Amino acid sequence: MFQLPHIPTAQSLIDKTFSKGSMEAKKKRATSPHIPKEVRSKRGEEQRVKMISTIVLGELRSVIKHFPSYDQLPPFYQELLDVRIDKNKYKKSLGAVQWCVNNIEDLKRKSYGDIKFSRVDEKIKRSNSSHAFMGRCASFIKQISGDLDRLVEIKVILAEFPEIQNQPTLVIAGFPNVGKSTFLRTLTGSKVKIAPYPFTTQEIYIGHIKPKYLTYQIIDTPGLLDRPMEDRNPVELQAILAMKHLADVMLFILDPTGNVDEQFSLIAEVRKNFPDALITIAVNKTDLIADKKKLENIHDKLIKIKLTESKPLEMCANDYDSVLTVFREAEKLFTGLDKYKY
Ligand SMILES: Nc1nc2c(ncn2[C@@H]2O[C@H](COP(=O)(O)OP(=O)(O)OP(=O)(O)O)[C@@H](O)[C@H]2O)c(=O)[nH]1
Ligand SMILES: [Mg+2]
Repeated sequence: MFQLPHIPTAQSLIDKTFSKGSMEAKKKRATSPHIPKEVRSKRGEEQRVKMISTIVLGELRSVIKHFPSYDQLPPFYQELLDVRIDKNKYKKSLGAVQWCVNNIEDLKRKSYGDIKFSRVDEKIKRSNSSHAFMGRCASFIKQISGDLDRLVEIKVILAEFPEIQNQPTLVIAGFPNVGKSTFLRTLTGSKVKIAPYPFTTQEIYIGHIKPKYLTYQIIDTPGLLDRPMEDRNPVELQAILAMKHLADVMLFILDPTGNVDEQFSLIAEVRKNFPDALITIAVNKTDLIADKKKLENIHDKLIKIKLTESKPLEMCANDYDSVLTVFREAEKLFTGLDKYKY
C-alpha cells in the first residue's frame, strides 16, 4: 500500500558508511601523486566526512520522506494504525530520526569546516577532528537505534494495510464463521482464507466486482461477537473501523446453524452505533437447514424486532447465483449515493 524505504539498523548504517568513508579517504590519498602528501591527506579526511554524512543523511532523510506522517493519513488509516500500534511511539520514532538528521547536519558542517580550514601541516588536528566526527556521528545513530527498529515493525504493519479505493463499498459483517469470506470469494474470486472454525479472518480483505459500469469494493471483515464496543479486541476493531469509515452499505450475514439471538443482538448493537447505516441482511448456509420452518422463524423474528422491514434473503455462500442475488439486493441500497453516479 505505501512505498516504504529500506530501514537500516543503527549498526549496519555505521558499519556501511564508515567503511565507505575510509575507502574514499584512502582513494583520495592515493590519487594525484604529484600533489604533496599532506595536501592529499587533508583532502582524504574531507572526503571521509563528506562521504559518511552524505550516506547517513541520505538514508535517514529517505526514511522521513517516505514514511507517511501520522497527521496526514486519512482517518481510516489513522485509526487502523491506532489499533495496531501506539501512535505516540510512531510520531516519536520519526521525530527521533529527524533529530539525528539535524544533529549530523550540524556536526558535518563543523567538522568539515575544521578540516578544510586547517593548515596543511596540522595533520594531528585534522585526524582528531575526523575521529571526533566519526565518534559523535556513531553516537547520534546509536541513540536512535530503538527508533529505527520500531520503524521496521511499523513498516511491516503499514505494508499490509488494505488499499482502499474511492468506490461504492459494501462491508460484509457478522459473527465469526458465518460465511463472510466465502461470500467474498464466491462473488469476487478473491483468494481469502476460509476455514471451518471461527476467527479465521484477522484483517480486512478487499475484493472487487464490476457487474456493469461501476466497480464495487467489497470488504471482508473479521468476525464480531456480541459484546460492548469497549470490550472489543484489536482484530474486531478493524471490522468496526471498516463499518465506520468505509461502508456505504453493510451486508450482515446470519448463520442459522449458530446462536441466532446473539447474532440479532449484534445487528441491533451495530444499528445503535451507526444509526444512519444502510444495512441488508442475508441468511446463509440454508443448505444445512432441513427444517424450513426454522428459517421462517428467523425471518419473522427479524421483522418483529425491527431489524429488517422485508424478508431477508437466503443464500448458500458457495453458490454463485444465490450470492449474486444477495449482492443485487444490496446494490439497490447504493442508489442515491454520490459515488454511485456515473
Ligand atoms: N454448508 C455450508 N457451509 C458454508 C457456507 N458458507 C460458508 N460455509 C462454511 O463455513 C465455514 C466458515 O466460512 P468462512 O467464510 O471462513 O466464515 P467467516 O464468516 O469468514 O469466518 P471468520 O473469518 O472466522 O469470521 C467454512 O467451513 C465454510 O466452508 C454455506 O452456505 N453452506
Ligand atoms: Mg472470514
